[in-house]
Amino acid sequence: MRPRIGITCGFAGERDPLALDRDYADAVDRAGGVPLVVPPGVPGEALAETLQAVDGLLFSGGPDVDPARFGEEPFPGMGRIDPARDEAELFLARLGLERGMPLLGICRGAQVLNIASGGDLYQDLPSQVEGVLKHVQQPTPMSYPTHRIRIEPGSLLARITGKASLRVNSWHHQAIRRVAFGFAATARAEDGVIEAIEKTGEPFVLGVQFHPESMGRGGSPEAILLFEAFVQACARWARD
Ligand SMILES: [Mn+2]
Repeated sequence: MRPRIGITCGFAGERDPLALDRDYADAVDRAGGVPLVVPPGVPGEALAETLQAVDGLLFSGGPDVDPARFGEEPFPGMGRIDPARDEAELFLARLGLERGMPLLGICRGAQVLNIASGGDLYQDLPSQVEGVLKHVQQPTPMSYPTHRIRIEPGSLLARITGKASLRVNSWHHQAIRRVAFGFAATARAEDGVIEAIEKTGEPFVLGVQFHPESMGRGGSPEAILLFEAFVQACARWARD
């Protein structure tokens, strides 16, 4: 049996349809995992049982996290928030971290891992950081890399990709500011913006600010390796 990977999603639009870019499920499937979508808005007990039914969790990209979650009032540049999703994902992240499960956070998902562990965010990079690069890449295709990151030698991300530097896509106006205790920033853009965090001493707790699920669709070998490494970590966790 292939490892089962829970993928978080959000609500979008009237009547709250569940929303998840198909790239996430496709990337998990192609990497050898079974994608299972985890809806927000259900009680904590249901989420806790969901966690027992999966071998790893993928926190997908989405809207902004409510700044109240890290003790701030909203700044003018803050975007849409999804309170039910904040609640579900922070709950899942804390429980997953407590259990030592393999966790992969993508974009908002990396930010969720950081906030769940006590870190915080820039609510809006352009209005809070002087000299920041363009991190919202419209109108280029989502899979297309637009800026470079430098990867910390010896980090999980460096070992997976085999690279010290990589061009990535970029679809965020928020970013990790203070890295949570127990985590390390393991990749940065040329402007210093944090592009990856890892939990020290864990086999696989990784958050990336870019979108490997789309880069992989575009044929990026490093993005495909990242998903394969995650699914393999989930398979090992399921066995042990
Ligand atoms: Mn970026």
